[in-house]
Amino acid sequence: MSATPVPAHFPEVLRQFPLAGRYVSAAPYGSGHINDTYVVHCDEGRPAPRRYVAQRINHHIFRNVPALMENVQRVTAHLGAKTGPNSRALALVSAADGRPVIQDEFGGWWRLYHFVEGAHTVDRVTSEAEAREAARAFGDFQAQLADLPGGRLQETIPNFHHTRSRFENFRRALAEDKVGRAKEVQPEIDFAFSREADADVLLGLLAQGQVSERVTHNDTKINNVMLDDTTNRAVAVIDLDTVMPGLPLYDFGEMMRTSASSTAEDDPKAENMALVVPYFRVLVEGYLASAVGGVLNATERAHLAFAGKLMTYENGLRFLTDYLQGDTYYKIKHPRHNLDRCRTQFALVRSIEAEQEAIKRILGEVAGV
Ligand code: ADP
Ligand code: GN1
Ligand code: MG
Repeated sequence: MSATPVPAHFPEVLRQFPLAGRYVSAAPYGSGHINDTYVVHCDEGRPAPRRYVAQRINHHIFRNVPALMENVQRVTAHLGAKTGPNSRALALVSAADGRPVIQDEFGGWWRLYHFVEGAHTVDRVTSEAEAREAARAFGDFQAQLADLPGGRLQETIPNFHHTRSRFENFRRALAEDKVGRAKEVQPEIDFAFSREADADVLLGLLAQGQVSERVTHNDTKINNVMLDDTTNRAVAVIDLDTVMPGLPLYDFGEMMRTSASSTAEDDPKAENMALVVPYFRVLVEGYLASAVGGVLNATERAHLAFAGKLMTYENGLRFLTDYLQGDTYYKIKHPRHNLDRCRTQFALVRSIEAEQEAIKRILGEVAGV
């Protein structure tokens, strides 16, 4: 799947939402791998246009969109109530009939968000301050959801971070070898098998009750936090489609994977990829200083770096699986895109392993474990 232009029926979709002003234009937006995201400009007679973010939700991946939107509605309402009317927290625009999502004539599901103005996302961290801010924002986000009312959130993608399931999906894709690519990727296949045992570590701790489930974001990529254009302070955590029960370690791990890495996830030169140790330190400091810091037990603190390695391995497995299956899950820009992504992830796993000494020292100094 590749990036999608604004569809011809887009004005029809927008007609179902109460916009402030006249619809002027829309354009593809952001670099997400899953949904189709568009920025919408409206003219309300002011010099600056009013903007929205419209998203067509990928319903091949999110199979129960109404359930997903119920989660998003609950989470945004809860965060909105906590952060107050002047915050820039992510906020939905309900359709004219009051629903949080509408369906177009082709079966596509659409939602609309207020545009978070005066803020931006980055695909890579380029300063310690940015890393610290992301860690604080994702930690606080999780703490704010600890008292979410209304019972357990729905699992929008079952077994999302169940690394053992991810491994079995990979094994099946390899056995099927649908598009005949297995022969090109033997080193990656060997690497995937060589680290198989890691898949069970956190699941084992969970089964033994040593770590516990909470409401987590589960996709704490650095480009899912919006930073203020002037101060670089985090103003909103976005991409709430996978907010559901999970482990805080998954959130820290995803953050480490995307924020303490030396190059882009899809750098075609995997040798450019390594752990940026100073950013890792700052992430641990920032996460522990956030509101969630006090909640993590010693086992969780001791597994922070392991979680980063595990999430990196898991993403590598997922990219490899998608490559073997013929690129049906993630958006790609060229035929080897998923393979490039897989290679950077496995390179990062190796680098995290090679930095064990530095990691141990940092966890001792900063996390007391
Ligand atoms: P995906 O699931 O495809 O990653 P996201 O919800 O993360 O989709 O959106 C993709 C990108 O669009 C984000 O990285 C961000 O840059 C931008 N974006 C999303 N929502 C907003 C918003 N409400 N205001 C401003 N920009 C947004
Ligand atoms: C996807 O939606 P986006 O681009 O933020 C994926 C994450 C992966 C990530 C890899 C729902 O995130 O799980 O870690 O790509 N989201 C989903 O870059 O599968
Ligand atoms: Mg995103």
